[in-house]
Amino acid sequence: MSVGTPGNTRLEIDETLLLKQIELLGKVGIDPSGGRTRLALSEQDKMARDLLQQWMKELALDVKIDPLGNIFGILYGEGDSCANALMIGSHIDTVINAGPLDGVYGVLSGLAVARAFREAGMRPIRPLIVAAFTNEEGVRFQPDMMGSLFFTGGIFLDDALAAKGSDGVLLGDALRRIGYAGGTDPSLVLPAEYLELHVEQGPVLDSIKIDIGVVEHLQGISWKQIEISGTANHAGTTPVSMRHDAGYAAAKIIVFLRELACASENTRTTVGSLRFLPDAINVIPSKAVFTVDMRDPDEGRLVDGEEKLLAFLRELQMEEGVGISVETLARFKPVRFDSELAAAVEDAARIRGFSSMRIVSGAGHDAQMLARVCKAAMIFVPSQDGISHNPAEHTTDEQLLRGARVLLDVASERLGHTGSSL
Ligand code: HGY
Ligand code: MN
Ligand code: MN
Repeated sequence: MSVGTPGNTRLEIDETLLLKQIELLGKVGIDPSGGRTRLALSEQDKMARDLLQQWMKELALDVKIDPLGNIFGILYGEGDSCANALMIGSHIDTVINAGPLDGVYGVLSGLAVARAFREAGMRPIRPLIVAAFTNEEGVRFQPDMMGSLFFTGGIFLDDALAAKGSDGVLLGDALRRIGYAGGTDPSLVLPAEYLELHVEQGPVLDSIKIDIGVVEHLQGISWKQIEISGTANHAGTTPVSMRHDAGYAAAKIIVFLRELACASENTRTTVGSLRFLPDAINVIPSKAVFTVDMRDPDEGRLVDGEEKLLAFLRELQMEEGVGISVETLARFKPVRFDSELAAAVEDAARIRGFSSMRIVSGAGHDAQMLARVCKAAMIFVPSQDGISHNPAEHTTDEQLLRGARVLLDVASERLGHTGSSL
């Protein structure tokens, strides 16, 4: 599919190759169950990074890597700097047992836009930067969106490198081990505008059969780790009245969080990771360690949810005679995207004859970090049955290609081209 540009040259996404690359990169880290796992800075992540770099170099993009392993492929415009660049990015790390599209789709669609210029023999007026950010998922190292948070000045490099992974490995050691501690100063590749194409990961577009989501807002995120210290005791001899059961206290908190979400307008709560110690069938747990993911599009309601949780914990400590400590792992306020860029996405969809709607992102994305430093917007395509962070994550080829065409149209409009061959 192509889009007209002055001088009659048509820019086209190589749609067959885009789908092929999504399939190939989506297979890195795959396991027999059909899910793939590419935790940040793992060997699997390295394999995906190496493959992405190879594809960038095949397009003769200037590949740069910053000190946190963020990867940038640059197609220069009229000058040889990145001033006034348009960046198209996302991530290639995954959660555990993930689907094939989350992140990968956006990075490779950006690469497909760069390829469209190359194959048309055209140079953009403004530089185009294709980016893959480190540790978007935040499963191994917190906070999530860490690479783009560092890139936009939201976390010091030393603090990011010192992050201890769920496996006890320091992020800096993992980064060096896979050879992705780069030397590019992020300020040299900071863009003026940012676009991210992503599968919705939720049920909205699929349920009402809309082609394109114009993301105008992204909800706030609060990640905490809660540690409950109780008293290990015999499961058979200890009467309830004598128990200080960390496991039971954790269960009460999980139920409390579900009830808080049900009673709220939009707050979503999830306990995704939970460990008991000593983890024995006949021992009352002395310790429970678990995570709380709380989100809301409204900052006031998110703060209210956090305060309600802390008040509940204070009460529970007394009732159950346990100790409870809370560590904040990530905390990001809701983000509004650039209205002019969002309108450009909407226009591009309309011109293509695709249906579109304004939508709030339930998931976190690197775009929310880029929005701190430049004009940013996102484009969504449907997720079948709203499923994501699951091997069953699926979007049809035609839906994927519609998103890529809209991305091409918005990007090429903003990049312009000189008409001179490269
Ligand atoms: O958690 C999120 O929303 C994103 O997938 N990192
Ligand atoms: Mn993602
Ligand atoms: Mn994700």
